Amino acid sequence: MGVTSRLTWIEEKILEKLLGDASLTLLYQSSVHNNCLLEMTKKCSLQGSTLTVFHLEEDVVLGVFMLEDFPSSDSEKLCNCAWFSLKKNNSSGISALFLNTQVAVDSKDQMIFLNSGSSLFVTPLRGCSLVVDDTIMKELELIPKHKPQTVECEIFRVDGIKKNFSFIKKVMTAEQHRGKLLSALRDYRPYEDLTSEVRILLVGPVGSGKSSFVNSVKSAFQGRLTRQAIVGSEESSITKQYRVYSIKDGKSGETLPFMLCDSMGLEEREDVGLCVDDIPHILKGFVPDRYQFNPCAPFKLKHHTYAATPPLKDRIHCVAFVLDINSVNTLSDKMVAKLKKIRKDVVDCGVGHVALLTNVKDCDEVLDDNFVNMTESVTSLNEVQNVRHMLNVPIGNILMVSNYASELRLEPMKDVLILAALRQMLRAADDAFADLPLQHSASADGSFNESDIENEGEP
Ligand SMILES: Nc1nc2c(ncn2[C@@H]2O[C@H](COP(=O)(O)OP(=O)(O)OP(=O)(O)O)[C@@H](O)[C@H]2O)c(=O)[nH]1
Ligand SMILES: [Mg+2]
Repeated sequence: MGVTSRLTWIEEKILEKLLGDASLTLLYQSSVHNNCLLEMTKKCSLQGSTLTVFHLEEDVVLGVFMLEDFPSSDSEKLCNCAWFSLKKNNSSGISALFLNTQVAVDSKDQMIFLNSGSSLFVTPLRGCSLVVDDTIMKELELIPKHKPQTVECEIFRVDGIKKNFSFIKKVMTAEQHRGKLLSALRDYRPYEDLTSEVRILLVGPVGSGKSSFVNSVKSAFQGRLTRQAIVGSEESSITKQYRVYSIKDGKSGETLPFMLCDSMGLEEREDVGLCVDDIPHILKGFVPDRYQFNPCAPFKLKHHTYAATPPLKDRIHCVAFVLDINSVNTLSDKMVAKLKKIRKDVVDCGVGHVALLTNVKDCDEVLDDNFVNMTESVTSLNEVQNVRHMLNVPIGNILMVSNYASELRLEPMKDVLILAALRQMLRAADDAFADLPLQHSASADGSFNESDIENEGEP
């Protein structure tokens, strides 16, 4: 009999992603199989990992992933369970909880989950009311207004996952965290609305992953891989033009209030790569999008072409020093001198700054279990300490990512690092806004002081 799930296609995809790119096959549906316990255990036990989904009233889906085989009729077994709730029409609203529980299907037609002898969750297959422990209700952000009523119970076989519960835990937590980061970034507004958008400048040696970071951020917001910025590996910089990229939210289609500004790669030699003297002009907002960098001659301000006093929104508000983690320890003295010179300009201009380390191998080791702080093993890395001293950036502003390079699909852990890095860049920009001299903050999108443009004029 062909059974169709009550989950929408999108909900099914969200759940498949939540389990680390699994595929779901519907085995049992309570309304179709007449809430029959025998039918349920016959269809679901010995199928490997399963996902039991309770469709509750008020458009809430409550799910239990069981790594081990579904219990057979009138039996009890120990199972690694991951619980989650998903609010329909809100793809980012996933709450999850991981427990090692006894799962039993008893002779009273009930499925029971027990922890240390006390029942956490009871679902009478022939009634409608679930009995859910208060702690679970709280953790899963279910409002205990009244007992949750099941509209339907569906059980899926889960294929294509790693049979490793700690991995599944990590993926599910990452998915959950990704949703939270995305919603926080979608709601982001620049400090005290001083400007309508925040501009983040990416600078760093040739091939360090600046343009790849632009593509990675765009991909994370689009929900699919995008490659607008040209990337590649060559001796000299692939990026030849100054580019200002806006970021679109794939969900709402809206343009978000932050932009990434990509620059030419730095090289050791003086007459190749990004000209360090261009930096103050970029920081102050004089350099237009698509400006063709000239390694031999710094940018010259032409009054008839460019605004003499760019508004605050055209200025750079945060600089990210992009460095490949594998080459941090072998940067030449000349490169370090260039980076330090740029850092001095950045500080002189009152602009926030962070370091972004790319090419990180073990993404799931960077952040702690709560995805909030970097793990101690990461902060004590030689590379991290070197960057801290070289650029004088606090540990909290040393960010790590693994850009999308040759992947075929998005990965939750990568997205988490990319989005967390972006959020920290915006925080650094906000700190700089908070520190702006009063006349700047008062004129929001207005002009700078004359002092901002002194020494600039026709060549
Ligand atoms: N595996 C991996 N590859 C990366 C990462 N970041 C960049 N790459 C690769 O490194 C190469 C250079 O990346 P780009 O993004 O072009 O570097 P860039 O800093 O923009 O380089 P220029 O514009 O030439 O200065 C490309 O082949 C990328 O695919 C990363 O985090 N992980
Ligand atoms: Mg580039």
